[in-house]
Amino acid sequence: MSKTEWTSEGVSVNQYDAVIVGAGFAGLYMLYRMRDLGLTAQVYEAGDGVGGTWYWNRYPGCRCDVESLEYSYQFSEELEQEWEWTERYAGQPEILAYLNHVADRFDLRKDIQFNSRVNAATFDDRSNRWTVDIDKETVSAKFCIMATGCLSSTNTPDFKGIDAFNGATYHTGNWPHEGVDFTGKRVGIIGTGSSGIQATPVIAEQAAHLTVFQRTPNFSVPAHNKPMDPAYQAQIKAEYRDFRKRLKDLPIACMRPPGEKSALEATPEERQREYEEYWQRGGLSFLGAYSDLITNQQSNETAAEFVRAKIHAIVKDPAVAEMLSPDHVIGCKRPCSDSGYFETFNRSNVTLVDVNKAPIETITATGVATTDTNYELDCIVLATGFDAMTGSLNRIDIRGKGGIKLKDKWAAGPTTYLGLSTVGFPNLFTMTGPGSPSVLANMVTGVEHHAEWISECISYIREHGFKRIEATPEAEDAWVAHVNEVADTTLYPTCNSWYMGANIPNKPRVFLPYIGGFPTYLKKCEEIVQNGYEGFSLN
Ligand code: N01
Repeated sequence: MSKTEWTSEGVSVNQYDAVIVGAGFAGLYMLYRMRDLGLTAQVYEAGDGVGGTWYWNRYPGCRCDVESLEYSYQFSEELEQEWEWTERYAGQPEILAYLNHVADRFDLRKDIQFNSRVNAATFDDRSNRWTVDIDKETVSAKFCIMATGCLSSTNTPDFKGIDAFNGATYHTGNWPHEGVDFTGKRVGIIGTGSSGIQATPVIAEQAAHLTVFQRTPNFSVPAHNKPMDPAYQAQIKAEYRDFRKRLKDLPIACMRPPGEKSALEATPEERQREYEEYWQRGGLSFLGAYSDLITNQQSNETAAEFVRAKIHAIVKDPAVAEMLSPDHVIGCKRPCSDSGYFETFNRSNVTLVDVNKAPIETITATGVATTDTNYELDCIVLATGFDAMTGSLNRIDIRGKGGIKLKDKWAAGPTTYLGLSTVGFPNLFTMTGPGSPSVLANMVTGVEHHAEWISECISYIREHGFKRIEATPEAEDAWVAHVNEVADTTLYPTCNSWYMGANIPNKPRVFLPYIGGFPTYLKKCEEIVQNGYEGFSLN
C-alpha cells in the first residue's frame, strides 16, 4: 500500500518506497524482493499482462534459445519443483504461462498497474525522491528501478512508403495477440536475425508464398528442440541447487563449460568431429567448442567455415546456399538457433532476396520494391529488431540531478557503474543495464542477481539511515574503461551488430554489454558490497 501525500500544488500523489518499470522477468522478481523487505513498491507495465519480452514477442516460432531448465527463476525451490517444462527449449506461450503462474503464485498482481506506460521520471535533489509520470497520473518514490528489458524498444526502419502499403504490416516484437493467419497469403519478411530465422520456417508452412528479404546472412545452429524428457527433468530437479551453481560458474551462466583449448591446437579432423558433435547436440553452446572462437580470427574462421559447409549441404540450390552463407565473424552478431531455417529455402514457395545487393527502395501500395524488382505482397513482417539496451531507457524522459537528461548524458554511448547505476541519477537502478553481462549471459540469472543486489543495497541504505546512493564519477569512468577494454580483446567490435548499436542510424558505436564473464562480474559486485559500496557515494 502506498501513502498518499499532498504536494505544494495541492495535488495528491501516491508515495512509494520504490517504483519498478516493467513486469517481465526482472520487474516481477524485483517486486517480490521489495515486498520481502516490507517496502511499498508499485510496478507500472505498458502491456495488459505480465511477461515483458515474452508478452510482446508472439510471432510464429518464437522460442527461447536457452534450455528451459536453465532459463527459469531459481529464487524459489518450490517454484522450481512444481513447474513442469514440456520442451527442451520452451516456446513463447509456455514461458508466458510460466510468468503468469509466477505472478499468481506470489500474488504479485495486486502491486502491478497494467496498461500504464511510464513517460518520465525526475529526481528531486531536495527530497531525494523520484517523481514518476505515468499516462494519467504522477507518483513519487524514493527509488526508481528500471526493469525495462534489453530488447524491448522495437526498431522499424524508416522505409519510404511504408504507410502506403495496402496490406497488413506486423513487427515480430509487437505481434497481434490473436495471432495472424497467413493461409493463402503472399508474405514478405524483412530481417534475418533470431526473430526472422525463427519465424521464417513457420510462416513458410502456412503462406502461399514467402519472400525473405535478407540484408546480411546470419549464422544459425539447429536447436534440435524436442519434448522434455521426464527422466532428465526429474534428474535435474533432484539436484537443482548444484545444477544452478555449476551454471553460475560458467562465463554466460548457462549451457556447457567452454572448451579449454584453442581451435588451432586441434587437427582439422579433430575440429570437424568436435564441431559435428556440437552441431548434432544443437543450440548455441556451439560457440563454446573451443576457448578462442570469439577472440582469435583464425580460430573463428574454422567454426564459420564449418557452418557455411553445413548451409551448402542443406540448401539444394548452390546459389541460394551461397547467399545464405555469412562472411563475417561467427558470433559477433548475436548467433541464432533455428528449427529448419536453412531447409526452408528448399521449399518451392520460398524466395530469398539479397537486399544488400539490390536494396529496398520503397514500400509500395502492393509490396516491396527493390532497386531491381517489385515484389507483390499481401503482408509484410518486419523482423527488424530493437533499439537494444538503451532504447527503452531513452524513450522515457529520465532526468537526474540539475535536470540532466539521461538521453543527453548517454549521447556518445551509455556510461554506467556495473550497468546498475549512472552518475547524476541517484537512487535510480537499471536492471541488466548497459555495462552489465545482460544479453551475454542467461538473462533470468542476470535479473535475479540484479534484483538481489539492488534489494540488499536498499536494505543497507535504510539500515544506515542514508537518503541517497550515487555512483562516483571515478568509479563509473573506471568501469566504462574496463567494459571497453575487455570488449576490445574480442572480435565483437568487428561487425555491425546491435551489441554495437550499429542497427540504429546515428546510434553511437560502443559495445553495450559486459563481456568479462558472469562469474567475474558477480565477484566484482560482491567485492563492492564487502567494501562498503565502494565506488558509490552514500549520504
Ligand atoms: O533482431 P536483429 P531480432 N533493411 O537485430 C535486418 C533476441 N531474440 O529481433 O543484419 C533490411 O537481430 C537486419 O539486417 P542487418 C536475440 O538476442 C532472442 O531478430 O542489420 N534489413 C537483421 O537481419 C536477438 O539477437 C530470441 O544487415 C534490415 C534483422 O533485420 C535479438 O533478440 C528470439 C533493415 C534484425 O535482426 C534481436 O533479434 C528472438 C533494413 N533497413 C530474438 N533493418 C530467442 O531466444 C534491419 N534489418 C531465440
